[in-house]
Formats: sequence, C-alpha cells, structure tokens
Amino acid sequence: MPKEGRRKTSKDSGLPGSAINEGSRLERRPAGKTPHLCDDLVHKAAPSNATGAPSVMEERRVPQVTITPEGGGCSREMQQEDWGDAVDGSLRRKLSNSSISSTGSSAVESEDDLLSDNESKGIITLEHLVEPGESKPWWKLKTIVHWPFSATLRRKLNWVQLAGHKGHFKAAGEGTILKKFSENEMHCFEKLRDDALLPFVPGYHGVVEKDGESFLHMTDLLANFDLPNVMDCKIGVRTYLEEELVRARERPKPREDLYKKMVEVDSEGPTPQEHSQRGVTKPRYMQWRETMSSTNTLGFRIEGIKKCDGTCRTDFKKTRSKQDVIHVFRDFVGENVVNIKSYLSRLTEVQQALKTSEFFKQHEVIGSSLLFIHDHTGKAEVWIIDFGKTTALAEGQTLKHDIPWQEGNREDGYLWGLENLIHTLEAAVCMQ
Ligand code: I3P
Repeated sequence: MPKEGRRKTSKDSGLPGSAINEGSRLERRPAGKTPHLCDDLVHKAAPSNATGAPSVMEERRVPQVTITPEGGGCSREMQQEDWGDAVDGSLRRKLSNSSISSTGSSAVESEDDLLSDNESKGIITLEHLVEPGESKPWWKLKTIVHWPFSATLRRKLNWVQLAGHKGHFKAAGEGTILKKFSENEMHCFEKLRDDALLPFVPGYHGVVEKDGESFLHMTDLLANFDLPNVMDCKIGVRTYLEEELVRARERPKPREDLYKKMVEVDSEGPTPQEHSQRGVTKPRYMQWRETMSSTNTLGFRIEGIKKCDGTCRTDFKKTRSKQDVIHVFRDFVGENVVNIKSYLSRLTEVQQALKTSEFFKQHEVIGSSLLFIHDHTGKAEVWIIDFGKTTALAEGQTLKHDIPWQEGNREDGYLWGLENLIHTLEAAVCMQ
C-alpha cells in the first residue's frame, strides 16, 4: 500500500511542510487598513522568531503524500509519457509537454535554434557549464552573448529560458517565439483571449508547424527590452497535479534521474529505501523540492535568474526563507528599489486581474510562473507564463486559490503565494 503522510527525515524535522492536512491562517491585513510600505512591512517579512513561531506570512502547511512502492517498485526510469497515463486523454499530451515550463518568453535552446533562424553565425557563444553533449536543460548552460550589433538584432537575439526542458523553443519572426505545442496550453491561451488576464499573459498567435513539429506561436516578452534582466518565479504551494499523485500511488515508478537530482542537493534527502532502489517517484521529488525551497512556506519559489551581463543562476533549490528571497531579489535588481517598486505596482495589477478573472476561478494553476523583466531604462514588467499544467475544473467548480490544499480540493495556493510575494518585495524595498 502506498504510504500516506510525508516521511520525516532529520532535515524535515520541524518543518511545517511535513504536517499532514493541517490548515494554516493566511497572512491578512486588517480590513480597511493600508499600512505604510516601510512602517509595517519590514517586520512582516522578518524571519520566524526564536521560538520557531512564524511571525509573518504564517507558513502554509501543505499536506504531503509520500508514494513509496512496496518491494522496491519498478526499476525502469519513469518517462514523461508515463505521467500522461495518469490523466485523461486530453491531458496526456499536455503533461509530456508541460515540462517545458519555460519562461514562455524566450527561446534560445541551442546555438542551432538561434543560428538557423537568424543566420547570425559566430555572434553567440554558448559557454557550457556542463560537459558538452550532456543532455541538460538550457538553463544548465551559461550563455555569453557578444553585442556588436544594432539594437534590433540585439533584441532578436536577446532571449532566455530559465526553467524547463531543452529543445522546446525556436526563434520565429521578430518579436515572437515558437514554443513546443501543448494541447493544454493552447486551450488555455484560447480561453484567455476573452479574459481579464489577457493583458498579463504572452500574446498568442496560434499554432504553427515547423520542421515537422507543432508549436505555439507567441509574443517574445523580451523583445521590447534592451539587455533585459529576467527572473522566473514559480507560483503556488503545489507543483504537481492531483492526477499525478493518484497515478503515482496506483503505479509508483521510481526515477533514477530524480534520485540523482535529489542527492546532488542533499545526500540525506532520499529515504533508506529510496537510496537502496536509487529512485524516487516524481511526486515525492516534487514535494521534496517544494519543502526545500520556499514553495511550501511562502507559496512561490525562485527558479532562475538571467542578468543582462549574460550570467545565469538556477541554484535556488534551497532558497527558502523570506530573507533569502529578499537577498536574491535585491541582487536581481542591482539594489535598485525603484525597480522593485515598479514590479510591485505591476504585481498589484496582476493580483486584481486574478481576482476578477473567470479563467482563474475555473482552473487549477500548477507550475505556472511569473516572469519578471527589467532593463537599464527602468522599464519593468511581470507576466504570467507557462500553462502546460493549468487544468480546467469540472463544470460549475471553482477554486479560491488562497486556502490550504488538501488532496481532492485541487487548491493551488496561487493567490496566497502572490500575496506573500508582494509582501516580501515590499519588505525588500524597505531594507537598506
Ligand atoms: C523539474 C521541475 C519541473 C518538472 C520536472 C522536474 O525539477 O520540477 O517543473 O517538470 O519533471 O524534474 P527541477 O526543477 O528540480 O529540475 P513538469 O513541471 O513538467 O512536471 P520531469 O523531470 O518529469 O520533466
């Protein structure tokens, strides 16, 4: 039988995320009270006090479910397609594609992708941080771009993917990109055409075929920036679908690649059984990621940052506390609080739009990110991206997005995470 309740490790002890089915109070401002940014919010984003009691943004307790196969389970690595089996047909393709999980703004997966489209051979160098030939997502590579070009060409080349899988993006006409087709994401974009969220999602220009493959044709969100800085922040308290959990329980398939990724970050992460089988199931890995990062505690996490100088960081798996996030964010904006204020104003607009959006009410939003972009001109934008795992609810069902998740209620904690993100950035403004 699958084991319910997340197994506690020495690392987990005391972490709120290890509790089962415990709800938590959301941080709320008293009705009608609009505190002054700095007066009220520095302490709100302060770390937990010495007793361990969260002093602000009380940590959300997310039910954890560990799926551990009896008898060692299947030794075969689980393929993405296997996840497709977990859900109905319409979702099947989507899941295999959803791992794109990219900025949705961006494209250059490889020199080939870029050069073939722009015929700009020799002007871009991809500096490998890993062995060449090793199959790694783009964000494990560091891109060094030299800029002896016109602003137009520079913009054309100025793409970045901070999360997700290699090979899912291609260059397109100027100001647009191609993202590997996902039926689910396509449906989302089609529904978003008439929704309050439209001004906050990438422009969608339909499905196109290229080199025998289907792609979603989208606006390149970076196109209007000059040497942009980009941050991908995944929102929500949960990064896997309930269907994935059900499937893993029915047919647990430990994956060695996920085991290795876990050990790379924390050799004590896997349980003794997982060590002996050298595999962890995907929900187990995803839950571990959520607990190690700020997903469980704050309802969002930083996935990656690409700066205008070409440097790229994705080593945020253990960026968990509010202080950590503030530090990363301030570094991202080069200590320029004006940028943070611009982001805050856009985030507030996003928040308002989400609260009126019919699409948002009717969808479980999993694995979606907010993409932060700013450049030296002071321009700063935030976009909602990645709908590969955003799933429609049954007719008549709606979500609140700010109440605790319990298996079956499909809540994603998106609004709770966004509220915490806003409070964290407000605190970042005030900290000198
Ligand atoms: C990956 C990340 C992706 C997930 C991917 C994970 O972990 O959680 O969101 O893809 O699953 O490996 P990490 O960030 O630690 O590299 P999906 O969102 O599409 O599920 P995958 O290996 O099955 O693609």
